[in-house]
Amino acid sequence: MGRGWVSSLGLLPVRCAALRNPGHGSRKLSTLQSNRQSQTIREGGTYQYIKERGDSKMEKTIKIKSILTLAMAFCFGLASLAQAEETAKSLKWVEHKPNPRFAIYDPGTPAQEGDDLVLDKKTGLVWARMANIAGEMLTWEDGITYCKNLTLGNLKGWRLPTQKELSRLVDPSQSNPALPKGHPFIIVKYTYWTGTTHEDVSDFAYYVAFGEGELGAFPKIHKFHVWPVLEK
Ligand SMILES: [Ca+2]
Repeated sequence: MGRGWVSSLGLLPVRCAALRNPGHGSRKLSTLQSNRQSQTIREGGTYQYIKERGDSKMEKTIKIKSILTLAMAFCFGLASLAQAEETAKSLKWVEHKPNPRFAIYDPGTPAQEGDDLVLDKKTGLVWARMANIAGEMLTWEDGITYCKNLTLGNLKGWRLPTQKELSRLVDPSQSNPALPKGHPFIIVKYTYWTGTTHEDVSDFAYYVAFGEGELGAFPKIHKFHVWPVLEK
């Protein structure tokens, strides 16, 4: 994206020619649109040629464009770095008082709970607070795709939980749902896919039913709910 964007401004060819190959940049420079520059190239011109001709205005223009290109590339780099550092670890987690095993991240919308994240401090896993985030039941494959495409709390990297991970959310002493007392989740449904394929039957995957917290396996073409997770 960055390269295309820079190229669209007609800046990259100049930079390439001027920085990589100051004496032999005619092929790169030939992509420039300016008639004047094309004329320079046809005459055997390069950045060096322009310099020799003493065309100080052209030389200055190329230098300014090169500096601008480098500055923009630098800003792009910083922006990408900042984005990459935005992970679940850097979020501001607030303890969930009814059960301090959990902490909540609210992306600036305190009136809505549906876009919040929940950190389970016991497992280090981050869950969607809205346990019906997809709004419908999905096949196993569609569930994987849904999680992969999801951006929640400004985070990407969501996936279906493994059988072990989803089972660790279960509190067998509870029922309907079989979740720890005082949990912060909302709209908890009954059956949820895990990302774990059955060991012996590859078109079956494990699910967890949160009525009583039992584990089972079912054909992947069946539709269950999905509960996206990622690691802190
Ligand atoms: Ca919110």
